[in-house]
Amino acid sequence: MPDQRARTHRRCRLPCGEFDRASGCGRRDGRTLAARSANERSLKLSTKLDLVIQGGIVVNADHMQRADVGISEGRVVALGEALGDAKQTIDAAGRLVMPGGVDTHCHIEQVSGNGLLNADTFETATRSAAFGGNTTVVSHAAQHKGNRVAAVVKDYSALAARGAMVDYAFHIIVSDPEVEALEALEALEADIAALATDGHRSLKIFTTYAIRLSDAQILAVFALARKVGGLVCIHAENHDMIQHAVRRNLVAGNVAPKFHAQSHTRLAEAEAVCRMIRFSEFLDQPIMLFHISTREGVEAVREARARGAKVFAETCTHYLLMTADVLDRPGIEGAKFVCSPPQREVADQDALWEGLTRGDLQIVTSDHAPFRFDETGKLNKGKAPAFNEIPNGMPGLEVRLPLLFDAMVSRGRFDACRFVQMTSSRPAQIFGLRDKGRIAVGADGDIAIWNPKRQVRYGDNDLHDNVGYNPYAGRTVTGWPEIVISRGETIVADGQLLAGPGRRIGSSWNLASKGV
Ligand code: DUC
Ligand code: ZN
Ligand code: ZN
Repeated sequence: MPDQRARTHRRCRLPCGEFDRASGCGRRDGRTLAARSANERSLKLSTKLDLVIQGGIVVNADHMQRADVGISEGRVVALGEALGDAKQTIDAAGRLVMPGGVDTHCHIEQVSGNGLLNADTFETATRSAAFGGNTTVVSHAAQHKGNRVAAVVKDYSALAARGAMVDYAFHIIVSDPEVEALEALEALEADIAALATDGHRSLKIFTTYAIRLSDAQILAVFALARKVGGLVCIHAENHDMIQHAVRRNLVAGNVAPKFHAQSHTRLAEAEAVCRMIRFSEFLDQPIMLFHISTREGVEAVREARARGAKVFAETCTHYLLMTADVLDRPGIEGAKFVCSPPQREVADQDALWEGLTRGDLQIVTSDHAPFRFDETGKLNKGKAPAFNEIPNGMPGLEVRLPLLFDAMVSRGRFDACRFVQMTSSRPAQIFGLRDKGRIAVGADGDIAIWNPKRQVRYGDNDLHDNVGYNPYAGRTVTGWPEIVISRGETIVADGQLLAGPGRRIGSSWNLASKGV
């Protein structure tokens, strides 16, 4: 059964969050490592630490070191050897001590473009995220026609504050900018400016779905974001190219899930990605292109960045690890894998891996968009829906890090530092989450302790979300987050959840209030 709370909020409007100036993306801590360790030594506390994680290998994006980690009052306060007494000690010998994952693209307790509420509440989604080694999620606060974004963010903030077990922030989906109605645009500007002051600096727009914006509206949102120093995230696919192909398939009687991939043609992604990049260059507005899935998409981003365009881009776990043949499973089973953009081909996967290696793509997120495989979700239009009647999205928060650790580190593509960089540090940097994504004195005590050798085989329904299926059932991963610590408190250990909902207050790490 779907979570009861999800029903209660069927009409809910948006989430909350906090971010930082896009122009600061990629900013590095200027202190040298030597200076940093001197500083760390001097910060050793005379009072008893709350927690010491002993004997592990501490992995940050730029280096690994054997060190103990001391945490007090939710923050890392010491890093080194012989840190002294602590109220609690965790033995991490043989383990990798890594920053908690930062998943900057997920959809939680959100009404999707077609009006359907997704399956997870903040409680179930962040529980699942925690089991997967994450300590921060960035979800969406979705404006629908007629809503003011200020109210939307307030509503989603309340949902998150009540349910979330890890830290969170929001992308504000702008779907009703009303560029022709000056008054409405002024109201939006006022709201966005106030939200930015309060630390909410990530906007999200769509070029497809019912919530898509016109080119004129997109330019208006870019201009507005520029005024407040925001970043604009984009779902970039050409709506009319998709609809043209959808109609052609339906007329031909091609209704099976595999025709979803054929309708969301790769050229639809390439067209919208290139157009959004040019808009970004036109207005000098930084953008983050979500879920790049094709070779053409990666190439467009590479060329843009080489020209100096302020373009960031991500891909998602499923584009790296699945191809379009998952949609062609027997019966309606393929519906479980319907997402947009769709899974592509092996050659695209190769291009995505190369894009990550070269830095064209900076991060890998889950795009967690959960729908149950029943009448509340994937099958809400009946037991045999046409491909265009199936809600888009899959669960991904819990599986992202183990799957990527396996694919990146265990299989030898990258070292553990690069894994941390792409799944935690860079997402935190790009979205201005200053105290996340690193294990360093002063950072939040958000840590996942990994057993790099532990093997786990995914089962049919073994995740801690509210979805009821695991798209990766049958796959074995090597490397597992055994203990997860959020601001110094252990929230998952030995497969047990130790946190309760509502423990986290997102606004307490409002970046604007810290003067960032
Ligand atoms: N596509 C989206 O645009 N959002 C959520 C999930 C998906 O598949
Ligand atoms: Zn999207
Ligand atoms: Zn998404």
